[in-house]
Amino acid sequence: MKTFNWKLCLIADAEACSRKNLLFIIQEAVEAGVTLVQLRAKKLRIREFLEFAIKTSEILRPRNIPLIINDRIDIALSCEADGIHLGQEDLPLAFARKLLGKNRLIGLTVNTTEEAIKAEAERADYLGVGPLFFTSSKKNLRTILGLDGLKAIREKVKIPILAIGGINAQNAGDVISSGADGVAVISAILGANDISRATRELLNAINSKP
Ligand code: TZP
Ligand code: MG
Repeated sequence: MKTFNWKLCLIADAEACSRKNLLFIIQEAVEAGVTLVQLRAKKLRIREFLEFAIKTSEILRPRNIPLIINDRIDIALSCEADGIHLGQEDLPLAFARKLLGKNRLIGLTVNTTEEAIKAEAERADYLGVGPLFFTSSKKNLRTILGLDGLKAIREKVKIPILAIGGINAQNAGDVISSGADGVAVISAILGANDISRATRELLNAINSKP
């Protein structure tokens, strides 16, 4: 398995802005130091999602930044992404693994220690742990975990943790100190006026913790 830099994952949500802008934003964020990109497009038709994924992979591949696709294994395979991110209601891990093989990452969102332990036992490659804090970027939020919830999950699993939900440059350092290997953000980057600066501020906060 390749080694990954988990520090800062940009979740490029196609609903957050126009796709043309999003490609520019992805490029700017990657140049400023984002270490992973996940594409999330809950409402796009498959052809539009695939086209967006291929364009994104053309930005990321020469820079060696992994591309992770949210939900859609067919898109991940078609654009030769590095991995897939699944939620508790998506295709179960064992089935996803059958389709993707061992060389692609499978990440799973968890909200409880039980889900985290089960995901690790079923050989998820990493966990998305959240929501850490309140966020308006996702509807139907599950229990807000806070730093204590993150710490409790960290004690139970060894695989990498990407914390998600309401994370910004002000709280990212505490999130890392509480056991996350990295953070995944939508609004802290996509909602910023200066993408490059917002990315660098997040990275500074993350890197300020050992
Ligand atoms: N899953 C849990 S919270 C969340 C997702 C996809 C949204 C994160 O967005 P933001 O804007 O970084 O809080
Ligand atoms: Mg999902």
